[in-house]
Amino acid sequence: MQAAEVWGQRWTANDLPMARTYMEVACRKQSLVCLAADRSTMAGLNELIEQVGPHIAALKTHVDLVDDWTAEAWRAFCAKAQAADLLIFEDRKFADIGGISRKQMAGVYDIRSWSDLVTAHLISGPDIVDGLQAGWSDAGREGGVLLLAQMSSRGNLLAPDYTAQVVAKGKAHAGVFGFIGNGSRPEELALLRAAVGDGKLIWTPGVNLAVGDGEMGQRYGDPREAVLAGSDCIIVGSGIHKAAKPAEQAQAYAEASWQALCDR
Ligand code: S5P
Repeated sequence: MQAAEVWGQRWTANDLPMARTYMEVACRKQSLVCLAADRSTMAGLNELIEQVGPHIAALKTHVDLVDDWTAEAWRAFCAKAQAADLLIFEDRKFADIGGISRKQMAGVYDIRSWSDLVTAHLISGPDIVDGLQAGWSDAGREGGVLLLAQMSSRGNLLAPDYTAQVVAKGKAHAGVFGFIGNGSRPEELALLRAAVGDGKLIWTPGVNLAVGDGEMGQRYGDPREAVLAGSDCIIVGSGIHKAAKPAEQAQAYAEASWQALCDR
């Protein structure tokens, strides 16, 4: 099926190249799943891509939690992700002033050279998006920023008026790919979608086929409900990487998310 047909208004209204790329990958894979690859060894990470690569559209990393990280092993891992037709999303949650964020895109991990997407908080003001975009252009590459508009963890401080300001500033910025919304609360997500409109994507963590409370204040909602409420990508971590059979679980999340998109 053509991406324009499946995504409808979201396709028409989103002209950021990276957003279109994501929508096309999701169609090829028939999956709106971004795997949160929260494993702490390179072997564990490589094994995950081999097992679930065909069922997911994007791979979310926390590069700084890998115990045996080396630049060479990471390069090979990213090449494997690209060969599996995955967008690479470093969930770094940048929050500093623009100039420092630009420098943090370089450094030991050199995030700018391998990431297609990164997360950022807008707490320091909108220049952070320019800083991150400058980071990618320093490396001759393009990428998109996902701004945290809501969070899934209990007691977080992203109150509705803060969310509204993040959305207003983010919607107006060409370097913003979309927003992180809370997948565990479909009603909050529907409000976020109404505020965002069709012009930016919303990706949602806090999603699990087993709805309820997770570890250390994490909360989970149902993947289908999240997509019906306006999520364009479900971010799933432990639901897949801690499962006895990760490939089977990844396929179940892919089917639930794709069916929900088609129904939407
Ligand atoms: O509000 C948030 C934002 C993010 S990006 N809540 C989250 O849980 N995340 C990330 O999503 C978190 O860093 C983790 O990598 C993933 C959720 O993993 P899970 O194991 O709870 O599914």
